[in-house]
Amino acid sequence: MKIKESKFIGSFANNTQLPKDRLPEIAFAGRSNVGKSSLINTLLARKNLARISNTPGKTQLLNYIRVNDAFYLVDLPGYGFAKVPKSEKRRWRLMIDDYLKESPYLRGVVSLIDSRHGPANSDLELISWLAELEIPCLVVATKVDKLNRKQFNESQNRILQTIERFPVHGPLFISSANGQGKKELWQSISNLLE
Ligand SMILES: Nc1nc2c(ncn2[C@@H]2O[C@H](COP(=O)(O)OP(=O)(O)O)[C@@H](O)[C@H]2O)c(=O)[nH]1
Ligand SMILES: [Mg+2]
Repeated sequence: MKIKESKFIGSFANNTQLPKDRLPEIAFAGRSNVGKSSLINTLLARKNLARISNTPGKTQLLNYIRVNDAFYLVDLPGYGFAKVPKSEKRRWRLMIDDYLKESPYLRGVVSLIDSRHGPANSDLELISWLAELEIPCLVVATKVDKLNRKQFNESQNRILQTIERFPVHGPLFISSANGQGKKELWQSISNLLE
């Protein structure tokens, strides 16, 4: 994928305000702090287009980034952060539910899991939810730069074993710190967009 232009379009609290230009969308979902925003920045070779945060659970908005005037990458609010109260979790679920069910331009969801200890139960909940809604799902394991070879093999086995019962693409293993896996991820995103 050749990136000619990428632009932050806005943060939206609900479905009624979303951009109306009917471009296809790829959404990025995962637990708070898993590396969603970092990955979007890495994909677009931008430093801080998607906002990287050290205070998980603070970005409860749908963040839209337009690429090449051709499609959107959507940074979804993170889930599964332990300190977030129940009411907040419920709000997350309702918002994402609306988004997933009522986004005619959504072509697929990149489901991010932490390569060090994922998938978490909340990750598997999302993956099975996407399967139910028949939304294509690409599993991406993040932060592989933090693993040594042995840990990488363990991670790969664990992730493969847990997701094999779901109809997902991947897993791909990536690092926003060193760019590992970026090319493969763009290839998979292109496939989802086609
Ligand atoms: N070592 C390493 N750190 C990462 C990577 N991706 C994200 N991080 C760090 O993880 C933290 C959370 O990242 P962020 O992108 O804000 O996660 P988000 O909450 O899912 O959007 C930040 O401190 C990032 O610098 C990666 O691939 N490798
Ligand atoms: Mg983020």
